[in-house]
Order: sequence, then structure tokens, then C-alpha cells
Amino acid sequence: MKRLILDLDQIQGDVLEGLQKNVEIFLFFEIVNKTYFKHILRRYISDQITSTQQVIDRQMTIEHRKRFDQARSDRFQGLNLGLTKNGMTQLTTAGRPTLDPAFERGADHQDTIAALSDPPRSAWLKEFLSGRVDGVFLVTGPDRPSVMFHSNELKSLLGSSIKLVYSEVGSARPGAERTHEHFGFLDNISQPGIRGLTRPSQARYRPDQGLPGQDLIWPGEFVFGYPGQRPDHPTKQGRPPDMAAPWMRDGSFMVFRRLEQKVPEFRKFVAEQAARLAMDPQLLAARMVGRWRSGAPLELASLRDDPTLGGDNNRNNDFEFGDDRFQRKCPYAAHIRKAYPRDDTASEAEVQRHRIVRAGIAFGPEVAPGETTTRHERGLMFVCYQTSIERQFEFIQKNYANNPDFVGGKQRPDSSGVVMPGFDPIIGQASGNGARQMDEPYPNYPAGSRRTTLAIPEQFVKLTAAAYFFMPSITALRTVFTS
Ligand code: N7H
Repeated sequence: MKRLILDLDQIQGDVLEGLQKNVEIFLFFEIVNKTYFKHILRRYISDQITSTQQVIDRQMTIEHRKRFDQARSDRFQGLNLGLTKNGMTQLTTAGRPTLDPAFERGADHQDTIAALSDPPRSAWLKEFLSGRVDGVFLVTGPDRPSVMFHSNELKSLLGSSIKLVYSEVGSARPGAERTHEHFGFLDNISQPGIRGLTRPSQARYRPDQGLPGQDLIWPGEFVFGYPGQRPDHPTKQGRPPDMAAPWMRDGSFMVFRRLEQKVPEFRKFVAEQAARLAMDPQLLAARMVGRWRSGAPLELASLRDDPTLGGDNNRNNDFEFGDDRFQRKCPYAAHIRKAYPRDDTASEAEVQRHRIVRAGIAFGPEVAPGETTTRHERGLMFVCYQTSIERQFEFIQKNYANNPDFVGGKQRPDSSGVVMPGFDPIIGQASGNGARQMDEPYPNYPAGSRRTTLAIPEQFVKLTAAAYFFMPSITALRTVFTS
């Protein structure tokens, strides 16, 4: 078989590996002078775009320093650029082909909002809607001053060629919460492994996995120009995704969603509902997510947190759901079981066609003392990459998280009927902001048959802005979009 070689110098660095980011500023802009913008992009910016190869080299430096206990901190700057359909139209003089239908519709289209049960645009951030978003610069770095410095430099370079529509700074949470999102859970544990990039940690015994439990996925699911998954087989090579133009090669679609998290409200809800159900609040929160705050998965630690397991990359993702037939260990509706059901449906091959690479970052301050209802906006700048927005991100949101019938066809252990799992309690949305519920918040593990339901009257994760971007290859940025 021909060796699969990814052009890592061409693929933007955030797409497969994620730019190194303690802090990241998102600059959403409108192009006001396209000739000037193209000139600056070609002359000064395209050479500064961070590639996947650079991200990998930097990661090696970081790991090398860690291994030899060298104290020097790394000060890597990152820069990536995404364009919306409007931005692409602005920059392609001779017209452009039609791309992915979801991309062409856009995240703010009425049909997209209706299909995803998103809040209406009237409930989105006013600043985000204050202009046409043509593109986004992602500027990343080790701390806020350096990211602000580079983003100010970039803005002055771009001068009057753009109008800044909206910007937001994301940053890792402080201290021990550094790698945790605002509800308190360890994040960024499970990502698809990428064939041709992710090295199998046990090549001999598990050639189709990166870290244990991390299934390898064909790169065409995330980057154009490479083989994708085969619809009828979980590991065999499939066709590359269709490209409307050759310049799509090494590019990827990015979904951006600004998701506000109502942290005090979430904590209060969990405490009250745990008291009602006579269970440990930490266990209830874990059953909503599918992992404990430490990252330990319920499939491997069903009743008690196991922080050593949570922090062990060789074990914390090494599980399936199919053998947990009656949701005794992890509810069918738990966020990670909904978002990536692994082997729990009739076709694992099909599930593997709905994967995404996530690259988000937290935003907003810590909960202040005495903040019992949200006073300061905080949440997740959610970012994910794929080659089909419809089949990947939108499918997960619509057909899994928002669909109370998914996963379908599961029986109760006493054969008393079919289970209705309910909504993903973290990101699921009911149409018209309707009420949601999930099945089995209380664990029947290892045995038992207590039937419980969690009614979730409010949304703890609220969409406040969204957009779809194309992340072109570095050569496409230097040529097609700047000539
Ligand atoms: Fe989710 N959370 O803190 O509860 N997510 N997520 N997510 N998410 C994951 O395994 C969270 C969101 C996925 O491979 C973890 O890396 C929050 C959206 C997928 O097993 C935690 C928000 C979508 C996975 C959270 C949010 C997804 C995943 C466990 C919003 C897509 C991997 C850490 C504020 C539509 C599943 C980990 C796997 C994991 C949380 C958003 C999808 C803790 C708070 C919008 C595919």
C-alpha cells in the first residue's frame, strides 16, 4: 500500500494538532478594501501563518524540555486565518465554485438555526452582528500580553483594509483548573487519531489506534485531498471528499460557536437535583458528562472518581459503550456518549463518519465569590474542524445531542420497554428553547432497576454567536485568495 503522506507545511496548524495556546484572541473582521487586504495578506501575513509542521516541531521542543526538566518556558506564537463564504467571495475575483451546502448557508441562516434548534439571531451578541464577518484571525501565545501585542501588530498592519467586527480573548483557566473547562471537567482528552500523523502507541497489538482507545481516522474526514473513511468499514480507506476546486486541498472547514456557560446555575441545579435523587452531586455531574471532573470515564470508574485514571492518557480513553448494554455505567444521554457513541450503534463505520477535531478554548473570568447567578459572561469558544459541516458537526448537534431518541432501540434490563435516552444535558437543545430531560441520572450499577429522569428546565450552555469558515492551505492563501 502507498504510504500516506500529509502535506504538513500546507495545512494550517490549528486544524489537526491545535495551535499551542494558553491564550487565544479571535479577531472577526469585515474586508473593506479588498485590493489592500490582498496585498497585505500576500506580502506580510501569509508567511506568518503557522503550519501543522511548525506546531509539531514546537510540541517536540516542549516535550524535550519537559523530559530534561528545563525550566525555560516556551513562547510560541501562532497565527491562523479562516474565511467565511462572504470573505471567499470577496477575495476570488473570477468567481468561485459552490462548496459544502451547510457552509454556503452559513451558521446564521434561518434554516441552520431551525435545524440545530439554536437561539434566534436576536439573542446573539450584538457586537458579533454589527458587521459582515468575512474572516477570523486566530492569534495564540503563552500569555495575554504577548497575544495582545501580536494582535495589535496585526491590526495595525491591516490598517484600513478591514473593519474589526468583534474580538474575544480565550484563555486557559488559572492554576489547577488550567486544563479544565468552566464546569470543572478535564477537557481535550479524546480526539480522533489521524492516519498518517498520529503514531500508534502499540503498533503491534493495536495498529488502528493512536493512544489506547483512540481510533485512527482517515485524514480526508478533516482535511481535503486525502482518503476519508469508508462508509461500510470502520478502518478501511475510503474515497477522498469531493473538492469543488483544486485549491481546497489541504484546507478544512471550521465551525465556530461562542457558547456561554451558566456555571453558578449549573452548580445549583446539580446540587438540588442530587439532593432530590439522594445521590452524590459529583456523581450526578459525571453522569451528565460521562466523565468525572478528573477526566476518569464512567465506563471505567462508575461510582467513584479515580483521579489517577483521569490523568493517565494511556487508560482514560480506553473504553467502548457497547458492552454497557443497560446504561448501568454511563447514561445513553451523557455528553460524551452522545457526541461520540463509539461502538454503541448498529454500525461503528457509520459513527466514524461523524467525527470532529475540537480546538476550542475557555473564555471569561472565574466565578466570583458570591456570584450565585451569572454576572460575568464565561464559557467556551468552541471550534471544530471537518470536511463536511453537515455530516460532522451539524449531525452531532442535530441527530445525536438534540435528539431524545438517540441512541435508539435500547431495551430496559427487565424487558419492560424501549429506552428514550433524552437530550444531551450539556449541549442538547430542544426546539423553541423547550424543556429537556435525560433518562437514568441515578446509576443502576452494578445492578438495580430504579427508574429516574432528570428534567432540565433551563439551558446551561447558550449559543451567543456562530459562524462557519474555510481554513485554506497556506499556498491557497498566498495565491488564489490574494491574486
Ligand atoms: Fe464537548 N463539558 O465540559 O461537559 N466535552 N463540550 N462538545 N465533546 C467533552 O473527552 C463540553 C461541545 C464533543 O471522543 C468532554 O476530551 C462543554 C460541542 C466531542 O469521547 C467534556 C461544551 C460539541 C467530545 C466536554 C461542549 C462537543 C467531547 C470530555 C460547551 C459538538 C469527545 C473531554 C460549553 C457538537 C467525545 C474529552 C469522545 C468531549 C464538555 C461543547 C463534542 C468535559 C462544557 C458543541 C465529540
